[in-house]
Amino acid sequence: MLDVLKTFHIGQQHSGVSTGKDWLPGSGGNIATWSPVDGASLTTVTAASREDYDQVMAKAQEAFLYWRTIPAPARGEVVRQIGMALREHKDALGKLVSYEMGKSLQEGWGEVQEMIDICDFAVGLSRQLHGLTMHSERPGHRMYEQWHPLGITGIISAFNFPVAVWSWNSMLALVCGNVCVWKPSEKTPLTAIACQHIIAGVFAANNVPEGVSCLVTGGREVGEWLANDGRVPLVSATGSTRMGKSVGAAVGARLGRALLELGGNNAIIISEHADLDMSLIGAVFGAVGTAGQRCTSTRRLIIHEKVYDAFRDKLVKAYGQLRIGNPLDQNNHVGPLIDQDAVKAYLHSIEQVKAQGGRFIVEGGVLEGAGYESGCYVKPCIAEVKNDYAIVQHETFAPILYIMKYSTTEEAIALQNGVPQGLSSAIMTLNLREAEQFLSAAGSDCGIANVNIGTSGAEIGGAFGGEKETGGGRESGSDAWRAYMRRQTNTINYSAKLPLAQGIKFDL
Ligand code: UN1
Repeated sequence: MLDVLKTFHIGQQHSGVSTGKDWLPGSGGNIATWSPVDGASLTTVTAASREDYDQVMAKAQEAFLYWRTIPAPARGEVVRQIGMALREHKDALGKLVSYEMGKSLQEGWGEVQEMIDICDFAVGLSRQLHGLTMHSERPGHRMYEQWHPLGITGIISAFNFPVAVWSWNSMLALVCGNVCVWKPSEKTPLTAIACQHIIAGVFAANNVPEGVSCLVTGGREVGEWLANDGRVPLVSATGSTRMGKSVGAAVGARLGRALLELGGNNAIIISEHADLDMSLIGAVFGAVGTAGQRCTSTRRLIIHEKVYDAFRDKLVKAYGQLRIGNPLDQNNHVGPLIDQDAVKAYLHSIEQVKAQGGRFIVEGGVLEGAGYESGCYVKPCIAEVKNDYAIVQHETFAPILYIMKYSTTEEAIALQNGVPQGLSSAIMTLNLREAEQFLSAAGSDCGIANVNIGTSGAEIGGAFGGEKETGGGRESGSDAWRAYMRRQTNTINYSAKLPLAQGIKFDL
């Protein structure tokens, strides 16, 4: 693994503050990094002080004046080259993601693939930042709208997708003509530093000035600086609902824009008409993949009473076959949680499930012994619960799966919607009527609703995000780019008269 760090020029100590290829000292204190895979301590990253932050902001402001004048397809060409550089580094960056964050190597590579895909998507977009044209009610007039860049986009990302979610935001923001300032999770600064090195090479080759894509590593206070900073018209934040509420309130108080992608409490409805073998793969991958640390992880299964016992038995059997261990070993299904705090939260939730009346049919617990030295490996577990338990209403970022029974489709949809979050949802069914009912206006209230696919693993081409306490933001595909631009309506009078709208007469 030390070789991978070397690939990205990371030694014993590295600055976590950069304006592009230039690295600032990072005088805001030290962040000690370590791997949940083996507990090894890795390197020290220096965080941004307020002074560093202001220096970065000044560079970003200056860079925006230049970047916004570059034609969008030319900005897209730079992003195309970033996609090529990511292809070159896919193996190493994927390994580093897996080692620093603890997700499986397949998922580490998958995350880099998402970055490559969003680059390709953004390149195409750079020629399609379309506005509409309208017919003016006045003779000799033309009306249309155009989309202009906003300025500095602040990006606050979470540890669980340490690099992909940054790229969803930054690649779109960059083709839109914005400049970016990224605050990565303080739990995963090394992958962020690696990305900064990768893009710096592309920027240098294209004479892109310092400040177009910046890094400000640090803790909560750095996020607060971004949220409160009037120089940052858009703050895109991914993380817990608690964090999102505080960022949203701060950005809202200054009437800035916040794009929030927060917690989920995602359910799969397993209908009596489901293909149970297919449902099993979707449910188990959704619940234990990334050790239950995706915002789209499957937290709840709502199972029809007629297939409840059969599906429960299949689940228990499948959980018995899970291999938990080093995520870089491709024979393992489940890696570690991110840190000891996450393990505590997992154990606390298990206690709460029991205290509130839940019954575990697959027991949890922390693994010890050879290969589990980091103390972050836990057993995926399953409990039979009621949807209204306080703990079931809450998102625990760990592989704890809740199961419950239903008898009518209406009841299943009400259970699925009966949580504060609204990110991802799914129904497993071969019955057209109930599938369409689930997708209708009276169906799932989530931003993502799938049929015969689990809740996690969304493709980049669709808009990603959710409703209610998930925050309402949409990132990635479809027309999510509009959040990164400002719309301007233009009316041009090419007649020799000045008629007023609505037929108003005003003669001098
Ligand atoms: C997240 O967990 O923050 O749908 C993002 C998925 C991934 C992205 C998840 N493409 O699981």
